[in-house]
Amino acid sequence: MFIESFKVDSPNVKYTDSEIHSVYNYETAELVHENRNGTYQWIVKPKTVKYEFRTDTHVPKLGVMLVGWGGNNGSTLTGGVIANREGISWATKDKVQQANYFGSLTQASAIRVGSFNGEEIYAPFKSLLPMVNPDDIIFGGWDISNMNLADAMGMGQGLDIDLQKQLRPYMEHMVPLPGIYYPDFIAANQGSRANNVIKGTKKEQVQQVIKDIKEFKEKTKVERVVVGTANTERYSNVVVGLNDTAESLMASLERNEAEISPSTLYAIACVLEDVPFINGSPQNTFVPGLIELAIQRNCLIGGDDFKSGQTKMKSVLVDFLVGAGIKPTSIVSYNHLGNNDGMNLSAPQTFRSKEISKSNVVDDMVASNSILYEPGEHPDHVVVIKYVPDVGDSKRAMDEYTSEIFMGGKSTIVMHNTCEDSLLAAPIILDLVLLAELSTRIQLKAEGEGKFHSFHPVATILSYLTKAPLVPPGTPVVNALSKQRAMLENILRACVGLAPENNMILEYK
Ligand code: NAI
Ligand code: DG6
Repeated sequence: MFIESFKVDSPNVKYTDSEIHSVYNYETAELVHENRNGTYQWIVKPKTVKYEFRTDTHVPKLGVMLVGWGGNNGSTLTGGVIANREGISWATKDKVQQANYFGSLTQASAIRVGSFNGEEIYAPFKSLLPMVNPDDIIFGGWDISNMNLADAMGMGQGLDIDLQKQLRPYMEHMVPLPGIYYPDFIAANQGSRANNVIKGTKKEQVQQVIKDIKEFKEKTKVERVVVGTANTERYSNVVVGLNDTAESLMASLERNEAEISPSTLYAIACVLEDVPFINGSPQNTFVPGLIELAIQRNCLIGGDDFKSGQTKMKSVLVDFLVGAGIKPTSIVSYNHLGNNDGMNLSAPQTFRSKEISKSNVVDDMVASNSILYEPGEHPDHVVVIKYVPDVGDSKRAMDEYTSEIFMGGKSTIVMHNTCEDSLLAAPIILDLVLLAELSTRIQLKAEGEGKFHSFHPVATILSYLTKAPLVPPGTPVVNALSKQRAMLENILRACVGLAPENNMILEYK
């Protein structure tokens, strides 16, 4: 059975006019290596830590500013949200299609809340805590191209033509603000787009972005802004004294250092302005100095690189294989696509950023099983991306997984996916901004901690949505998709005093 909403009735939860307060017992375990009766053994000591969560229930009017607003994803997302808000439907060759948010974890997935008369009860994921309704988001942003959003959507080829026609009046007056352009960071083939750029030194460009955010807030009357960036750049060199600390990064900005990338400049502006910043692209926008700056100023940053298709499958399949005691020995992933990102990725330096973000995703799963893998052993893992203009936004992804099974047998699984790239990415961008906003309204404290505090500014809670989850220095990266989803869902459940979903269903055993 499906219910639309629910409230928790428990001594551990209090709803007031302005917040939800919950007390939550976090069950965990500590390991010690002890000498017991003359031999060393690992001893596991289960422990319970009491946490309190406080969630501000005021849902703000939200503005989302996108870097690369006029790109495929920016225009598809904007059009998709307008179509939902306006209740637009359109004719395809199969049927009359209604706007929806399929592909969005927050808007189109469900959680199990309990049972009623022997039946499992599910509710929308978004009913866990008060969240911004995506229909209410006001969009804006920057682009180095001054193409209006209606034309950009047309170039993108993600949305059906009949829908585009209906969206055009809403989008043709939307023109991106000038963007920061340094040709050295993107493919040379992007040069012809750059007719809308912020002039001046890097410091002046950061100041301009801050001014843009303030003006956007004033004009739209939004209470909160989240910035999402999305344009593939090459990696920046991380150099001691240049960008390795917050201090060196800010000093480099003063010196107008060439190696500070455009996306890092936007990120600096956002952190200085306390605006949550999501990096949906593969490069190291978050150089160590930027991460330190975000931590110092307690400003949320999240990334890297939207996890839309192939990598999502990889983080499910390899988790399944290794979890089943099967040993993947080679993983080969091909992509070809013909959209603008595909063209940008045809340069070796931008491709390298994507190769890195697509390659690290199996590392923790391989390292977790020493029955299958010797220390340091790793499956062969190859990532290939080719630009094929003819297929446009209709990306092809082909994957071959070869594994060693019982008694030296070989098992090869092959997958082929054809899908519009931007229709995969748009709902993920939506989830990222909605969850980033929500997580800034949650405060917590563990027993013994005097004061409530927000989550760590490096938002691991968003890992489900990104290919190479950004984590605070010294924190393990978890790539398995089911674990990432469980982490997110269970933290939100804790905020309303619900136990983590443990799938034991003991009442029926
Ligand atoms: P796109 O190439 O269509 O859009 C990027 C936009 O950024 C372009 O309009 C470009 O003019 C603009 N731009 C370039 N440099 C800029 C700057 N410094 N400031 C402002 N604007 C700038 O790419 P698309 O398809 O929208 O993808 C965006 C990003 O998302 C890419 O990095 C892509 O790899 C990443 N991504 C996309 C996925 C998907 O579409 N399924 C999945 C995962 C990641
Ligand atoms: C090809 O890699 C170009 C991008 O626009 C991708 O579509 C994107 O990185 C998707 O990667 P994945 O592995 O999440 O499907």
